[in-house]
Amino acid sequence: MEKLIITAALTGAEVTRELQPNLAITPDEIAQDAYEVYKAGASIVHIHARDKDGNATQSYEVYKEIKEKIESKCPIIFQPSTGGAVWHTPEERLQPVELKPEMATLSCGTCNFGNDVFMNSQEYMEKFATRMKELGVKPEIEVFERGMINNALKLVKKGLLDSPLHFDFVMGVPGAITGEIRDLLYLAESIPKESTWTVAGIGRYELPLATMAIMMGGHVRVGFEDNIYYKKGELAKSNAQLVERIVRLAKELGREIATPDEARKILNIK
Ligand code: KMH
Ligand code: ZN
Repeated sequence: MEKLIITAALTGAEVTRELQPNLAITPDEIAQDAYEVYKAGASIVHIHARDKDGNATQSYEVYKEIKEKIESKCPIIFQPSTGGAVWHTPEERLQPVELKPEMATLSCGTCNFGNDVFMNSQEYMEKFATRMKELGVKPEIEVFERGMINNALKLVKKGLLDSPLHFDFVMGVPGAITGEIRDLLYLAESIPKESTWTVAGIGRYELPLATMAIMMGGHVRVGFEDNIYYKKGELAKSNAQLVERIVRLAKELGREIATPDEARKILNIK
């Protein structure tokens, strides 16, 4: 099996400091958090920026500041979100791609998202994919439902995405696919053979899905965006604590951990 790529999703757009007191908010805090997860074994950081009041923002300037601060500390792969929050416009969401990051997320379909709707129309999926291709940004295909795999393959047919694709199965969002193991098997069997994939299990699904991914040859995403607990009733102390647990599990299960440069090779990032 390939070495294991661990992505740390540090903040997300929805988590607040009231829910998780150790949440990073300012660019300095986010960069420090990125450095801590890098030291713990993560090779990618998935970033959502926050404004001064702690609200999610897709501001080009704030992402730029975060990117520069992270790059000054460590060689971890910077992967901004183009999903943003459900209330961001597509134009706002696309802004961090203009920084030409090595990677960025590309959500490939619309789904319910708790009490909200996460909108990704065909028109905007195509616009996002086109801009990423123009700027040489590797998309991570966010899959919240099975049909989103087909949407991604349609973008390949249209020449807007290049194979091999890299998928992130986001599982357990209320309103979308569950975090049950059978659904992970279903998704993993439904993508083209040459693809790579990672899994982001939401809440209590994070640990069992991560364990399955380690054993199946997939990759793993953890972090406060997906899960704020270490175990039932106990908040995690840090994103690094969640990464450290995956490193320990992987070692027990015979999977080595990829450095950022090894992750670049596995993901065909130039
Ligand atoms: N915050 C969600 C509505 C992504 O980062 O690309 C969307 C999301 C996906 O988090
Ligand atoms: Zn995200």
